[in-house]
Amino acid sequence: MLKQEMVDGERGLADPNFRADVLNGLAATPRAIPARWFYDRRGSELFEAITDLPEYYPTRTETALLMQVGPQLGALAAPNAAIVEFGSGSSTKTPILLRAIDPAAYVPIDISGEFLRHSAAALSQAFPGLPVHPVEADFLRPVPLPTQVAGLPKLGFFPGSTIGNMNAFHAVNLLRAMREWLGEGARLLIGMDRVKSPDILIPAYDDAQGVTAAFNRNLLERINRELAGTIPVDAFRHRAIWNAGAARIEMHLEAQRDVAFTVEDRPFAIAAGETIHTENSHKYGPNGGRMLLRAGGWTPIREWTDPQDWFALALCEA
Ligand code: AVJ
Repeated sequence: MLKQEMVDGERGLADPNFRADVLNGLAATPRAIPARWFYDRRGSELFEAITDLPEYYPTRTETALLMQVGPQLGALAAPNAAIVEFGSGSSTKTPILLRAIDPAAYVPIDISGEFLRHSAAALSQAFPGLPVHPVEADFLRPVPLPTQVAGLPKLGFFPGSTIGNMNAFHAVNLLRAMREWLGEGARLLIGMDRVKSPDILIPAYDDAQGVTAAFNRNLLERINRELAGTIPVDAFRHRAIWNAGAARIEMHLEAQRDVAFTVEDRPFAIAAGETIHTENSHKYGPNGGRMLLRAGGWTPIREWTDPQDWFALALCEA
């Protein structure tokens, strides 16, 4: 299980980027806070719980796909590749890929250091001969890759439809940055969630048990914990809506009454019915998905989907 040590934020050493994003986001019109701040320790635990929900199809669909295409991936990958995983979290899909590819090294990159160290240690145990070089970083702000993997061809692994959190502009910038980062001859295995009926999409982001609601509201609790906030969390309701024009699920926190609070002594007033926009989860059709990858400098060479075409895995070359 997770170590019980306190993370920096809970000691009162808030990330200055978190502070800036919260203070600016709460004052903006419309109010919005970037989704990456969901993942403190509690948020990472709640996200893990989401991936087990009956309504949340992406994780189990992508995991089944990975298991199915593992042998093909093994044949397609360079023999001495280093796998670089972006936003590795608890790395539940990683063992499937490592077994399929048998890489020369594994580099998990994650913003949540505690989660990263925990899962890196577990993987080292499960794959005793595999060099594991964890990098604690926000993959939106590239840091150099460990020198140990400098000469190896890279296979980027970006599962979970994390790319969906970004709009097309930022997604293309990130894909291009990854191409630079991974270098000559790199490949990328990326998971993308498909456009589908809102009857499937909405419950996946507004589950019956309220785990996603707790995940969304934990952002407010995190603000209270780390930024001396006085937000009345119970006054906010979880909302998941399908924005058909933008082909995305949006998560919001909607004030149920007029609320006033402070964050680091800055006053905020939010009227009943107003929302704080906390996440976008973009969905792609086959053409849109391939177009995005090409715009980001990657050529899709193989693509796999489940029988219902709910989720896609694409293997690309630089
Ligand atoms: C981790 C970004 C892929 O968009 O489906 C799950 C996050 N948010 N439930 C997603 C999430 C609400 C998830 N990603």
